[in-house]
Amino acid sequence: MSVDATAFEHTGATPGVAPLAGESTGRWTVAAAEALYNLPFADLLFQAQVVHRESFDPNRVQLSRLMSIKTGGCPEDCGYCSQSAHFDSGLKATKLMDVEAVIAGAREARDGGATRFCMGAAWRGPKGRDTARLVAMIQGVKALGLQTCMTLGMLSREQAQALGDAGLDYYNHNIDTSERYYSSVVSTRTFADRLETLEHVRASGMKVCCGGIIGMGEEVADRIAMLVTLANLPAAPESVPINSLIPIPGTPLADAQAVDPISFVRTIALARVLMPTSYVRLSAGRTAMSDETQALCFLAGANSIFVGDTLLTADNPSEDADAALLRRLGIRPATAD
Ligand code: SAM
Ligand code: DTB
Ligand code: SF4
Repeated sequence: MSVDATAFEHTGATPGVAPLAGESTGRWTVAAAEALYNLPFADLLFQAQVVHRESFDPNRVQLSRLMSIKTGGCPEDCGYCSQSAHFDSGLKATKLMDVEAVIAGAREARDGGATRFCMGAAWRGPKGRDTARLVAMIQGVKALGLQTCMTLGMLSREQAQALGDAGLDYYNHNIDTSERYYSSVVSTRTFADRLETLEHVRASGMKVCCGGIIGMGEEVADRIAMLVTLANLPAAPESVPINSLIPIPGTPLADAQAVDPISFVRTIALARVLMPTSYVRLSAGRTAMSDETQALCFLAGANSIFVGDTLLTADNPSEDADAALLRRLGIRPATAD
């Protein structure tokens, strides 16, 4: 197979020698990423498979489980989100959950085969009064042998350090789209705000989970630019969630046009090639995907999913449906690492 050599001009690294997630990947150019994205489908998937197999067992997928520990009433205006107080999605807002209920949810997640438990809060950022409870949640979930992840909005350097010191393994904070398109989706914060929190997370020593959403009316160029931004961070995120928009009635993106599944698979493959040793998570939106599209996403290098009947507020495939799909594909759950 011949591959456009310009695809490798981004870095001084030897093609085929994968930099580790969390380490500098060198700089990708948008042109090189575009060239990859536009390869004939079979060539792109072949490249993604080659890269994937250098760092991962292609027949294992990591399972994460989400819990919304504080739902709705969020002051931010993200146009895709059921939890923003700016839109009427019909969702009932709740207070921060008790530690015991969160730990009970984590135990259920572990017993269902998840290795990572991700706790999400609909905040612009956490308040000082929440710290003690968040720390107790981290410690309680870790004690069950699970990896811990939180997604709580913006963090100052000190807040990130406090969560890291409490033992939080991962912090999720998505850039969601390209820098250019960001202000079309959110007005209450900037793309630069997102990058600043990511810097604080990285400086604290926690692992970074950062990705975005496909299907918000953005162009293919925005998807490519988003992935180039992620790959060119001083250190690539260890986890890269790629969400397919779940259109939420009442939000500005309720009527967004569904994404062509082939374009979605190309986006996953590009994420895999640009970030060879990161876990690429096929995240929100799987209920609307066929088994065949999901299978192509795994072939393109996705190696993580969210399991459990609900994500934060929206539906996810049932555990039975996921178990059946993974069985048909001969994919086994990955153990924690
Ligand atoms: N409030 C925190 C924040 O914004 O960082 C954490 C929770 S927020 C729900 C986490 C991520 O979920 C968002 O950045 C977005 O990528 C994803 N998300 C939210 N609503 C979605 C939807 N309707 N469809 C797909 N992804 C969605
Ligand atoms: C991510 O990228 N996707 C997850 C997790 N990080 C926090 C959230 C998906 C949310 C889907 C919409 C909902 O459940 O409300
Ligand atoms: Fe709030 Fe996060 Fe939803 Fe934005 S994505 S409205 S910050 S919960």
